[in-house]
Amino acid sequence: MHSIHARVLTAMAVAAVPLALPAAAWAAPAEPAVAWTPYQATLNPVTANHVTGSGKAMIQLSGNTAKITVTASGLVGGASPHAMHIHVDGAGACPTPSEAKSHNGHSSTNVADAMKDYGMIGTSLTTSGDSTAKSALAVTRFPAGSSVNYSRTIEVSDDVAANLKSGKAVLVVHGIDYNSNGKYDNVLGASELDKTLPAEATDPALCGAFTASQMTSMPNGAADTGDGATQGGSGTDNGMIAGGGAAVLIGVGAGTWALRRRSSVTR
Ligand SMILES: [Cu+2]
Repeated sequence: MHSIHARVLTAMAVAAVPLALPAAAWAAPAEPAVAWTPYQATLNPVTANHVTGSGKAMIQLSGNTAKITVTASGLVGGASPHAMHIHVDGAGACPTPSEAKSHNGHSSTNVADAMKDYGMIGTSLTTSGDSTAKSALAVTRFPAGSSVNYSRTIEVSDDVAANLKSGKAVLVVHGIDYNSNGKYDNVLGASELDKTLPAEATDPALCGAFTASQMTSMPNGAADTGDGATQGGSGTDNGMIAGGGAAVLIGVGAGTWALRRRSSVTR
């Protein structure tokens, strides 16, 4: 009785072996899957700056690799460039209307006024080349016009990645039209960031804090990025950063703004 039972068990165990092998092979893929964590931000207008536009931003983060999309509308149109950044190390918040101050006699919010809310620039959402804070005002490499449809994969710093995870990362789109004349002018005086620029060109327009995304239908980005070996930077971006000496920092006045924009068309 005992021996029969034991023999049956042994037979079952033996039979189970060939079944277990394919199961184990199935459970262990050749390459580990890359985990992408989604974050999203609803971009609301900085109403103190007479902005009525809106937008949204999505980031999928794996290590330091960030797949970023930004869509926005209702911004200053024409050739007006809109600097866009991921701000970090602040309170993870956007400025409120009550924080507005007088600039050239007009109640508004400039970048310095809002610094305690959204912090410093961590990543510049440029369209090409360097994407660090060094390109904060590289006006020829930001989207221009009334709407933004931006998509780029960027290597972010450890600090930016940590701020995304801790809820302190804030997306800010700059460039406003306080007096509704369709262009950047000096109605609010000069920019506190660069005296040769009008404040309208650098004041915050849209703002939104990133939160862990609730979306369940995020596309799985693992398939098109390969394994973890790419973490540290795609070859393309590294190449561009190597050539980052061409980064155009604004030292240009309002008068030469249009000129710079025109020349950028040939890029
Ligand atoms: Cu900014």
